[in-house]
Amino acid sequence: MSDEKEKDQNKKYDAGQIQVLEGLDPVRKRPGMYIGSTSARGLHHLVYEIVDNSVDEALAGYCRNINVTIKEDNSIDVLDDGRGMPVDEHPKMHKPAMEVIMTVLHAGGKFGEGGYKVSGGLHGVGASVVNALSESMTVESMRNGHIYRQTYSRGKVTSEMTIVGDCGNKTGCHVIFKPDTEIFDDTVYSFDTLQARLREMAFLNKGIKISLEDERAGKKKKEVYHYEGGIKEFVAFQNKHKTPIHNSIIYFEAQKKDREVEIAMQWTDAYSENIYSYANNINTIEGGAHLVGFKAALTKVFNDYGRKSKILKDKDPDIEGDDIREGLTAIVSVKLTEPQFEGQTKTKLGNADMRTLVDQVTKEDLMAFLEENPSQAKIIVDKCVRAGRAREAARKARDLARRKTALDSTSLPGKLADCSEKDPALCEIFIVEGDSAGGSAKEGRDRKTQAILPLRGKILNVEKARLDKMLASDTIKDMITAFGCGIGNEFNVEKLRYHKIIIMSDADVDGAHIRTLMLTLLFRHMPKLIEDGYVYAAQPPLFRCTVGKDMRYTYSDAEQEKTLAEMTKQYPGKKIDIQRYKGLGEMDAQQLWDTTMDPAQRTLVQITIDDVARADQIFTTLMGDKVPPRKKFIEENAQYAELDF
Ligand code: 1YM
Repeated sequence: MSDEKEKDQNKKYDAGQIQVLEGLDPVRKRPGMYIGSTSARGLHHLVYEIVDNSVDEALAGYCRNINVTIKEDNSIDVLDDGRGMPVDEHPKMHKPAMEVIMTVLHAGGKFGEGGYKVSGGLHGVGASVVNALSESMTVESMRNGHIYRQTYSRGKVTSEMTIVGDCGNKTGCHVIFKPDTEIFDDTVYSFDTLQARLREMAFLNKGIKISLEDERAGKKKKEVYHYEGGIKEFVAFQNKHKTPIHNSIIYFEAQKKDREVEIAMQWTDAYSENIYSYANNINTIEGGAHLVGFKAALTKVFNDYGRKSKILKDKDPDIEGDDIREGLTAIVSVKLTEPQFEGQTKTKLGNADMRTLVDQVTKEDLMAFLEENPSQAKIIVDKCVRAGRAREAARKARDLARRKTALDSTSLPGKLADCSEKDPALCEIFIVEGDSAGGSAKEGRDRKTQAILPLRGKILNVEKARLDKMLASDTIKDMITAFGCGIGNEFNVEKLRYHKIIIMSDADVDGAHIRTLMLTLLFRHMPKLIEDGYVYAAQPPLFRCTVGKDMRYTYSDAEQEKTLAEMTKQYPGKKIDIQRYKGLGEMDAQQLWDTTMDPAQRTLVQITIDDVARADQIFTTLMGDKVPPRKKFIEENAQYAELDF
């Protein structure tokens, strides 16, 4: 480390700067308040909290390598080569800084004045929360030539901090924790989930090298994420299975005091808009100031350039934002101190000054790109104009359709068996594959709260169709009308007629295909329904096992095996009658109600968009027009029963 950095380190870190707030008991009492949930999401969040500290260290300029390992027993090991966690005595608490950081809630110089915490995850709660929720934890700090170690359990110290060895001039921090089975429903880590977030982190913070290794039996593998091009490579990655319409990935960045903006973008021949915005490495799903600034500037620049270059003629109308964003893949990443996160899921950036900054930077640098690259500029502007014409055609088609009252929610589709309840919060709609299953569902349902919409055959693949073509499909029109919340610019979630939209399809490949088509439609055209948690998949049983009057349904091969073993023990010598359900159509109304529809007994899987970027890629792969990547994806994922969005 250089002398200057050494001095800087002493200036920046002063144990007295750590703000002391409270102990860790509240974390164990109400873990959801600190990490969102105790489901798989919360479990993985623990890793991000620890890695965030390493990433902060990297952003401060002291760390380049971060190694994450899933150990054999599902504990997590994170090692970085930063300065190491401070170990000197805290002046007020008379304990090592390490102990204070690990055992006191919100302890951290970074929370105090003059602190600069950038990566702080969605909940940004720090290492002490991870400690509180781990049955065991070990922290090692390599600093001053020594290795300092302390151990903890469920937030409490189990050994004093001691020097356990020397490390020469090496520095760094090493954390190992095992999530507490008393807290988490399931403590098995998913490589894919960690991979998605760590890779995203590496894209968002160019130069940092993050490795992920799985040491579990049968799952051994290792990957390294390291992108000198940062978000420029992120755009290339997102567009891997798409067809770009121009060569360059447009990239610009700017810094103003403690605010940083980085933008990368490229247009493809797809119809969807894929803009991902981030603030301090957090995916701002609800958008906010930075995104507003970007979109406003984009529209202004394209109209100005279009007129100036005469690609847009005097008689042509202005290009609209939607038309410019069609087929655009963009990453907008900002970093700032004291970010304000707002909105339902705290993923909307509130800092108003970021709008102005992003707007300015985009206007200047994007205009410069267009002027310096006229042939690429022409390709993009031409595409915007074509999109505008298609939108106009769609509007006409919609007007026509509305006149025929097809999209008018006062005349509901004929195939819909509606429920009698009027309060949407109490109403459910089952989208059912096939007329025969639709018939059983209509007969078996609770008429007060459950509506049934049977679908005949496959629905249109909207990944390959624009709005005008979509609205020509009866199946899609029926769905939009039944939901009641409109589509496109007229979408209004307040008008949704059912707060549970339940996709009920067969438990086979065709069923999975129909479910994917449905989700593509919702993801591309009514994403808010998924974001707000209104969309579910029903879980029909795979088998029925009967001995005399004892009848049991099972929903997975594993459950079936377990049930058979139980019944063999319970009824020695008796024959177990096994029925395998190939489709919903094989069940009568009563069976369908008992197994799949009865709110008291059924399991529903809520569809979430945990990682919008990943979901988009899966949809592009599965539903786009490139065949080889689809084939590969299906081959690789065929063993999984469901897509993991
Ligand atoms: C595997 C996890 O936690 N690394 C890490 C943490 C810290 C520092 C360096 C650090 C920060 C600062 C000064 C500073 C932390 N420091 C604090 C506290 N890796 C991991 N690496 N010196 C070292 O921000 O000024 C909390 S974490 F509280 F000291 F600031």
